[in-house]
Amino acid sequence: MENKKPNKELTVDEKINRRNFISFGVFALMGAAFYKGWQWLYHTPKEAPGITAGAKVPLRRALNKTELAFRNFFSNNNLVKTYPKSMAAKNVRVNSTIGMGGKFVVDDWKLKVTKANGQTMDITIDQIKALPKTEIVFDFKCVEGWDQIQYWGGLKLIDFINHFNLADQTQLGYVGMMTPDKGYQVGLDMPSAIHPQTILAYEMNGQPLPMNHGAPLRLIIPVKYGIKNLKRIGSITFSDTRPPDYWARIGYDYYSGL
Ligand SMILES: Nc1nc2c(c(=O)[nH]1)N[C@H]1C(S)=C(S)[C@@H](COP(=O)(O)O)O[C@H]1N2
Ligand SMILES: [Mo]
Repeated sequence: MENKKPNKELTVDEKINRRNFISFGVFALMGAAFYKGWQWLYHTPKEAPGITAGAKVPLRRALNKTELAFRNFFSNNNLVKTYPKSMAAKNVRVNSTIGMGGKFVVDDWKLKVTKANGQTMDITIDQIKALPKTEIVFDFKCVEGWDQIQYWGGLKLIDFINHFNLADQTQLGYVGMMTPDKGYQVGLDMPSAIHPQTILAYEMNGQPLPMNHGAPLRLIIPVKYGIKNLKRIGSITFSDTRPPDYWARIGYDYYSGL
């Protein structure tokens, strides 16, 4: 009588071989699926370049979804942490000065406001300084990796909007700001723009705003990273489409919230 092993009983070697076969099969399938997915993404169209840098359409869609989730999470009622004036830096760091070159005459400066319907108005620094001042001491954060507790004073953007009869413009999606030479621009979602800590600053450490920090008027928007805190504001616009944004155009996050 031959002592034949039953069919199902595999030797140890056979078991290992079978397992290897299955693992490599699964691995190969995953690889193929991954390659297919990558190929698909690679062949999807790029978003129209302009406001944001040309990312693949599906990727931008995902980025925008993430942005929306963060916007809902950080509701407008959240205030950025503030500090006593004694903690504010005496030597305030100067970062980049894009859009701040050229022959700028601070005494000739006027702020140009453009409503969504195209109507414009010019506002002087004295008109702005005549309104109630708001001060804030907070931790200013730059995407380049530094932060500093700083003390700023100026007019709340929402107070500015209400005073100059622009309240209807807050129904729109965005506020845009540019330097007078248009060399630096920021786009702001409306909830961040009208946030109670967002100010048009004309003072730093209780003194008139120095030129290299954006005299005569700069944006201080504590719910955003430094890149959105435009120095030397020349114009403010209201729109439902995203206004141009210097850093978003070359690939930085458009929202740039903290
Ligand atoms: N016009 C203009 N505004 C600007 C910038 C710039 O280069 N030009 N740099 C931004 C960046 S990246 C930062 S961190 C802050 C720095 O402001 P500060 O120079 O007053 O510290 O300004 C922002 N506003
Ligand atoms: Mo920055």
